[in-house]
Amino acid sequence: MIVSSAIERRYKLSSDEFKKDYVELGKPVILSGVTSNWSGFEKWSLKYFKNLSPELNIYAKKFCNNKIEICPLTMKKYIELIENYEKAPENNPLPPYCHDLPLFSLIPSLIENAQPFPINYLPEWYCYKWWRYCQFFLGSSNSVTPLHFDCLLTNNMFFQIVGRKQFTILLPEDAKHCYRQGWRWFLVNPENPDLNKYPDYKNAKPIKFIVNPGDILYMPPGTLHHVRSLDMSISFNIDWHTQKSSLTALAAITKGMPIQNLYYNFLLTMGLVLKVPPQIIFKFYKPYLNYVS
Ligand SMILES: O=C(O)CCC(=O)C(=O)O
Ligand SMILES: [Fe+2]
Repeated sequence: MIVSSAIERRYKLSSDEFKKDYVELGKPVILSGVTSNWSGFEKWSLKYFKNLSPELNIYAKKFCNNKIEICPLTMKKYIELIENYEKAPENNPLPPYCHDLPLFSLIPSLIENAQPFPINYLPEWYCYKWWRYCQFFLGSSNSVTPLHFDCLLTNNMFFQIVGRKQFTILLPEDAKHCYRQGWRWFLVNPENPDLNKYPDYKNAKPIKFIVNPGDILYMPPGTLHHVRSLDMSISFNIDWHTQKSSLTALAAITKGMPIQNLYYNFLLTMGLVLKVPPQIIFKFYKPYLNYVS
């Protein structure tokens, strides 16, 4: 198995080039120079979120033995766990990981810190209240998201704001070498693959790189990813379909996609292909933002 760091990096890429050279070809890329004017880079920190909304009820996740345990907490309690861990990692347990939090909807004042948002990279349908589709990731250093792909087979634009993250990604055709479990999770740990247990992983071609503050990582539908936070970190993503990816995702019902995912993809297809306005679709789509799978 050869681990490469072969991901392209493009500075101030136009939306036309992005669509032609990456989205249409299903090719990952790191975009930079696009979010330089965001005030979030100066303002946002875990402490800032704690002061802004201490009593906000949130959920953090523990990924253990291929199970996800949900821990309800307040923002204040959660950030304190992280602060204590960062002061003395050896004396504190690794805090759970706050994963998939729709923070723009919970604290709308944050939206203005992510302007101008590069909405031109996405289909126009997402323009109306784009921030409703974003999910945040807040966590301590050493937080890990195990290997998976995004469950609706959407495109993913991943915005790194604070701290660095180490990504290991694999293209969809490598899924067959990674020992899939259920619909979207994989048993191999790309950081320390057990080739005795998972010998076929030697045929996979993992790509490993660091995503820095200011970077946007684009991952095409079905890209496998394993993520380790190298620092205390704030990121968010937006999962989105094109007409084409929404139709491909519907067809994945024959490949084991759960029926609930099919329902969310059906809604997005109604929007993107049949042009049903987001004002109508979103109220049905909203539960997806709290869907753990
Ligand atoms: O940042 C992470 O830990 C996970 C990110 C992820 O899985 C995603 O954006 O889909
Ligand atoms: Fe993901």
